[in-house]
Amino acid sequence: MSSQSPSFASSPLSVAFPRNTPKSRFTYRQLHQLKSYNPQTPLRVIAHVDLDAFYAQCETVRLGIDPTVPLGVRQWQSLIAVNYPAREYGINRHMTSTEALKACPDLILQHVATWKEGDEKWAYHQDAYKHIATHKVSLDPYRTESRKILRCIKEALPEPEQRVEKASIDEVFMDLSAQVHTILLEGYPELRGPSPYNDPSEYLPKVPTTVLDWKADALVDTGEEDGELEDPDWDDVCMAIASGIVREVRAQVKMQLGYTCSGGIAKNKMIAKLGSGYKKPNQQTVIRSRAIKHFLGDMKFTKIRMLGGKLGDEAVAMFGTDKVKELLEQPLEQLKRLGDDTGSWLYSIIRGEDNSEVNPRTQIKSMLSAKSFRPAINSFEQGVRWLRIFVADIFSRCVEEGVLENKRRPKTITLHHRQGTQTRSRGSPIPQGKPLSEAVLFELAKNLLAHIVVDGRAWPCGNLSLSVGGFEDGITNNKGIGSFLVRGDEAKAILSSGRSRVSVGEPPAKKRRTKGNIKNFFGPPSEEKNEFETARAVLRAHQTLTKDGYEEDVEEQDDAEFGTHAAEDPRKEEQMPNERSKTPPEVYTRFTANTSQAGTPPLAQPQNEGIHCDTYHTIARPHSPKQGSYSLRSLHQSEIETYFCDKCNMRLPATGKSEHDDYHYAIDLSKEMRYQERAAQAQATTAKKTLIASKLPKGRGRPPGSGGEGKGGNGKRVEKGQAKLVFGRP
Ligand code: DCP
Ligand code: CA
Repeated sequence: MSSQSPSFASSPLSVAFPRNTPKSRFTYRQLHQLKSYNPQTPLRVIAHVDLDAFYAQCETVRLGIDPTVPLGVRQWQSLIAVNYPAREYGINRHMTSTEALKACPDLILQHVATWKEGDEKWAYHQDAYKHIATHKVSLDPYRTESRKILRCIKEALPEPEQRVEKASIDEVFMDLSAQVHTILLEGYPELRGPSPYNDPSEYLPKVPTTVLDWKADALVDTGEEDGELEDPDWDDVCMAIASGIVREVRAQVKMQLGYTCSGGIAKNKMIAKLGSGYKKPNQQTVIRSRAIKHFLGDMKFTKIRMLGGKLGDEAVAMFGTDKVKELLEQPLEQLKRLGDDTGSWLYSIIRGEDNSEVNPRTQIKSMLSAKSFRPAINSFEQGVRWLRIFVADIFSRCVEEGVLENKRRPKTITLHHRQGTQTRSRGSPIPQGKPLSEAVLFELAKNLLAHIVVDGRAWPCGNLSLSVGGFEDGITNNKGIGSFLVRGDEAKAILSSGRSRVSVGEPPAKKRRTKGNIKNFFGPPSEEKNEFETARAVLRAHQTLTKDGYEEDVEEQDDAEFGTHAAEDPRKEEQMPNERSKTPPEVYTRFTANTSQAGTPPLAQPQNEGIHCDTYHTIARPHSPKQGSYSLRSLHQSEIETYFCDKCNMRLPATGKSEHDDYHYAIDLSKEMRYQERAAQAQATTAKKTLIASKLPKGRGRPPGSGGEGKGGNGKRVEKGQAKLVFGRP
């Protein structure tokens, strides 16, 4: 795409720039901060693009169905996506397929693709809904489309000026600031500077037009008191340019791939996201900065990202309202009754302030494949059959991530097993010295299950999930960074004794004794003995098969990654170093009680990138505004049996209990996996620094990457991009 936006080319902005006009509210510095994506500039422009009825569109496009025909995507008996023509019949995602067909007998119902037990690849099975016990949902077709869309969006933006964040399977954020800056300066060379008197705090000249061309955009009103009648300023011009870019991006997605999407354009992520959902389908909404107050004022704050769940409910209960307008009347001190950080965050967010950056890192950090069993499964063999599917599922996604070319590969594998409310996890490193194959993953997974079985009380099992994590970029030799982590006495002991460092495959004697005890006291009843022995045999065979691989980077295990402390709460992270040392490396079992979801916004939120689960529709976007509306909608179903979820602190339909439990379960897992990522990253960083430091001659000072570079003699950091600016000379 050319850097000239279509709206700009045809807009009245191309009028010659008059001299001696009154000043803008914005400064040269703020204008030029756009170039470096500085979140502080009030001219910042962020867009959010969200695919309309995504899974439903994937099916209409795949099947070549006329998009005006009503279509719903089903998962077992429930609908998980409904296209807009079907929504006109009152059909929504929370209906059963029977209810939906009653509302629209001509509705096309397409079941999601599934892995059939024993098959080596997912497929579309029209009768899959009858086979919940033997099929597992595959979201691969939607992931594939999602990737194509992301690629198309990126291609529609000039490469050096694109900053795109994949926010979920069907949404992206774009920071358009740099591109808008370029277009603006092309159109108005006078803005290039230098600023008068070389002073970047000088105000820009006024915009030489009174009318902007917003084309077909939905433009949120500002309300008279906020200057609807005032002439546009440069922030409005930036929005108009960004809007032209988004229109072009959406047109490309439609033209090349056939999908419609909706967009929101605003000065930050939070408002842009609310904007894309404001008018759907196939529209885009611009929320100028001066319209934010008006836009948010009439809104329920429970619609805002991260206020859709428990925190929003708490605020409603505490302040007796769900309206932004009324919450705005509360002073900061009152909001801090929710906690200092939360209160401050809430105070800013309801005023439309959000400085969070668009994070272009779109690489998957972990992958998870899961299945809830109804009825529960009861044997090792059954479990192994599902592991085959999980591994095939995960491995195919690993291939897409480039494992075969050794571009990226995971370092750890974890099996989570749920029985009742208790979750047990077993993890092991993935041998780094050999090519990764489906067989290797399967062997590891089977071994982990065998461990759980040998530990006893494995059945009945209500949910199994397998995850791989710790993805690293192409490791080119057998020694991962983790290899440097065995040091000092431990290293000497290993070298001198020649003992195996296998931990999962070969638990140390103490551990084995414990297992013997467990077997004696709680062990499987006699009819399960065969299975128990099978599991033991698997373990023994596994030790022989994978010993070398485990020895490769077993050091990774002496770490919180597989410690006994699940990181349900990211705040616990700081306690980990002490706790780590107490965790013997051989203890890989983790018991996780399902914990409450505080989800306080000031803390890092779990990201579900790459998470794949049968119950995806309950975990897809735990913090999206839509979650809030889901909860409220559920409450209206008062005639049906309900139960109280003490994590959400609300009543929910009993029919959805197990899926809702899965939602909490998945969130816990997601947090845990995220924590594991961070622990692994911290470990890798420490290892790198240790390695670099050990190679530096003594007294040479800080190694590169330690934070010392990029600073001038006076210790002030040179701001990214500033070197190119002509102003700033004292
Ligand atoms: N999804 C799901 N379960 C949910 C929410 C979403 O399975 N509770 C899946 C199906 C959706 C896709 O994720 O198609 C994207 O979710 P959205 O919330 O963006 O919903 P849609 O794209 O279907 O509709 P909209 O046009 O409202 O964005
Ligand atoms: Ca969507």
